Amino acid sequence: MESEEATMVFVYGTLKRGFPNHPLLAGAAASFAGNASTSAPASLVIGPYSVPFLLPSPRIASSGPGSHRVSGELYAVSPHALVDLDTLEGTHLGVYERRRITVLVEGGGGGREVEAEAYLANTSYAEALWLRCGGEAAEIGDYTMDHAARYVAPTHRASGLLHAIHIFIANPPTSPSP
Ligand code: PCA
Repeated sequence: MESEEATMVFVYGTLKRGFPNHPLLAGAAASFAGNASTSAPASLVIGPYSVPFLLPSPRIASSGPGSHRVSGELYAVSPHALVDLDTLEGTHLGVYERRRITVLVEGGGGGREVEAEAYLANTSYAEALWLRCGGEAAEIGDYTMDHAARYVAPTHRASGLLHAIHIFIANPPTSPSP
């Protein structure tokens, strides 16, 4: 990999080590650069198909920052592998947006700040998704194996993720009958 062409990518969900989409990062085209977390509190919620969404910040102009510093991993990704990641995350379809984010990489004496990129919920639906999930109360700091156990891979989905997001948003959670 030509390191000067690599893009630093912060992953917080299914691309982490041991998670379902990690094989895309496991080849020679990406190299692990450390465990990391968002340098500022951010908002991470779980949407349809148990897919995680880190929200752009601020998710709603009038609200506060997120609740947790979200944990993940940092990778140096080759241009070729970045194309594959963009395809998985549907950046061309408006599913995720690959955006700049500052992360703190663990290691030697408290860590260092790195400018990276991450796949964030597209602003077209981010706020509505966050509200539908339950807002601040639904925010988590870590996408865990329990979340991943309920993850439905793209090949097993009844519909595309963007469509599923819109259906999810349009259908409020059913409240218990009185
Ligand atoms: N894959 C990307 C974004 C959300 C997801 O599941 C990641 O792991 O960072």
